Amino acid sequence: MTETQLALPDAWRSAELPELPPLQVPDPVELFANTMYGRTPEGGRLSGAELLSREDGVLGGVANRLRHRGRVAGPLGELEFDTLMHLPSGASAEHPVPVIAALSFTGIEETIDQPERWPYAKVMDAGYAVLAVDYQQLEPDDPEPAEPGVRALFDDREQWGAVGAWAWGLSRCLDLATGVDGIDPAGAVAIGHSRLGKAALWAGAQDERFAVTIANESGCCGASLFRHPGGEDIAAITTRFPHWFIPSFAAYAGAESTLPLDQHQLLASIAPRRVYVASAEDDAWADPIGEYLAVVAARPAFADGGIGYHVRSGGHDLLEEDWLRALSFVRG
Ligand code: GTR
Repeated sequence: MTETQLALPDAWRSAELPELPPLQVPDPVELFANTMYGRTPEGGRLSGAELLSREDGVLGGVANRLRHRGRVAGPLGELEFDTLMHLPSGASAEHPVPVIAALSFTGIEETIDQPERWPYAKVMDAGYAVLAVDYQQLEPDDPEPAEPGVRALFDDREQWGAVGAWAWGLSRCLDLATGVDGIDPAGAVAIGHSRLGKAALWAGAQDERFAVTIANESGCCGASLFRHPGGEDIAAITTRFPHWFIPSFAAYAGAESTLPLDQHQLLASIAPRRVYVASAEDDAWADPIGEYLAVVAARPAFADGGIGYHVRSGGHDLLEEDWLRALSFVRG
């Protein structure tokens, strides 16, 4: 990460690292599970995937579009979800391409008409397939969900929060994608924006098949440091979104300095695999400086080119510019 790649806002140059817990801990996944995201239950799996439709030569001929219905199973039952895959038209069993597994805030069909947020054609040009899933089909974003999500497939619903369920679902999407002809299981990427960036990081920390994790503007409980004040804090996030984490995490509201962890350790836990963090200058609620400082603090855990970062002007969104800058890091 050179200074020119960073292109930091001038006002950030004097930002200083707060005092942080040590970068390396014996079992970071255990620490983050026990403190915040909860424990991912054993015994769940992708139990089926059916191809619903396939259109070849879409997006001006650069991609094929595949729709699948996936099924996940746990001890208490099964749940269906839909995926939309764009596969570069040249991809085949002989010439497979890596896949980017992406959590979407909207229904998957709506992503097709949002090229500024889902620049599929340009991602195909870069040689990647993209598999999108509507995050609320995996687990509703609601403290009292009307419909069951993946957490209802397991005995103890409170042992993990919704962020954990979305992360688990992203791994099951990777299971589904790697069963598709033309997908190379190596080089898989997890991507998410904001709350879904938190989920992408937690998926990347737990699932070693993700060669790269991209967390866009993931903020509090994502890439941003708890110990750098600014933007959302634990009181705000656990009041508005109590279902995202395990109930005991709320005890740290107003007591950030007593947390046994901080988010530079989550980034470092992904090493030696790679991670990319992106911020937006006006995205104050996500504390972009706190995201940048987490990258600075995590850097010693990575080899050269193992961690990347950008900050762009503007507000909270995952835009074409973010995809393309992250992809140029992914491609090295
Ligand atoms: C906000 C929340 C953030 C962030 C964001 C989003 O309301 O406070 O933590 O996740 O939502 O997902 O857009």
